[in-house]
Amino acid sequence: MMNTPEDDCYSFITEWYDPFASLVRRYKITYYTEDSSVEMFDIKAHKMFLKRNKVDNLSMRDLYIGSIINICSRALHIVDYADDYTRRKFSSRKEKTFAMIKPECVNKVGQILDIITQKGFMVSKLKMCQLSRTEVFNFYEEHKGKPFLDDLVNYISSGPVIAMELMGQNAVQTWRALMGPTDPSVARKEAPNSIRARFGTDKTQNACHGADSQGSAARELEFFFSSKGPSRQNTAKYTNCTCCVIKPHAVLDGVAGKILSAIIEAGFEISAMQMVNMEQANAEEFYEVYKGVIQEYYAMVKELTHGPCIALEIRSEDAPTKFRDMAGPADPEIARHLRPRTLRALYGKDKIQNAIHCTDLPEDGLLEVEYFFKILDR
Ligand code: 3AN
Repeated sequence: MMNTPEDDCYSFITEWYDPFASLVRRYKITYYTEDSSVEMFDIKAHKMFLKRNKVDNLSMRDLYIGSIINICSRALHIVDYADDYTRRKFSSRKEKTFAMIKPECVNKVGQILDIITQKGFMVSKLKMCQLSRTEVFNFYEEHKGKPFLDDLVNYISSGPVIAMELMGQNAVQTWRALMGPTDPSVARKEAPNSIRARFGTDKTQNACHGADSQGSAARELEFFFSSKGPSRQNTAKYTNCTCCVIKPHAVLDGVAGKILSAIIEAGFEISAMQMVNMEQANAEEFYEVYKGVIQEYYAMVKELTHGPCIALEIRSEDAPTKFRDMAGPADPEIARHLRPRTLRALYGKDKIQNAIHCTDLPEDGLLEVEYFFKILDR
């Protein structure tokens, strides 16, 4: 009998770093679309690890090579397809590309993320980085000897950039079309809705970068997001700061761009930004102060691990107090009644999925920023 899409199943090879045994464990996971259930098979031990079981918050959009999914408190990294059927169904569906927002447009990140999301892309990695001149030279090695290289290197190393991995159909070409021609003045004539037409200044300060082939995408993604090599320097400043975490439900619902735009428009500086897939143990540690105090502690931990979140260092005078004010009451229902313009009123769903976490106590602002940008981003 033929499987209908509603009762299909797909298999993937996943890896999980076991911190207690200091080794990488491999599991084959099989996902049943009919009821969003999953079974997990330990490849080395040749035995079933988890019998078919329904998992909350896991859907088809979470399944792709490079994704990290949480099952049984393990952050499982999908590294390959486990059978030809899954490979055929999925490999035509999605491709990865590398995208970068250049220094003059970093404060447009909200609008650019919105454009990216509306085009159907998924942002699977994101990090604000500061590159040295040497790093920029290495990144643009294909332009060695070109007359514009010096200017380009000076410019890209002059301030933070935002590096991203985008996933989507025909990602390389789709992102290049969305950027538009290299020269913004040409873009304004030929592709007036493109990002470079809207936000670019000249051929050097042209808003964004995109890989030009799948090979370049792989090289450039490895340059910024290598799991083996050095990680690129984040831009956290650790002064006058507070921490904001855009929660997984908001990232998956595609409203992160709107939240970022609102924060920037309100006059805050977003001085560091990174997409993070929180492990259960890290989420518990981060929310430690709420344990035994807030009834929803475990639900909060679960929400923080159910997909990628975006951690921010936000700066201003009295940042923790001022930013809390903008976030609004923790319960979005109450926020909608009392403070309808706040972030939680606008983008929150309930007390757990309340769009963002923000630091509660002024003295914790720095500690929470350090947790994401010093401890987790080693
Ligand atoms: P694109 O980014 O449109 O693929 P490339 O790969 O030819 O363009 O060039 C890489 C970067 O080098 C461009 N984004 C642009 O900033 C810079 N660049 C390219 N050509 C010139 C030029 N003639 N003058 C100044 N900068 C240039």
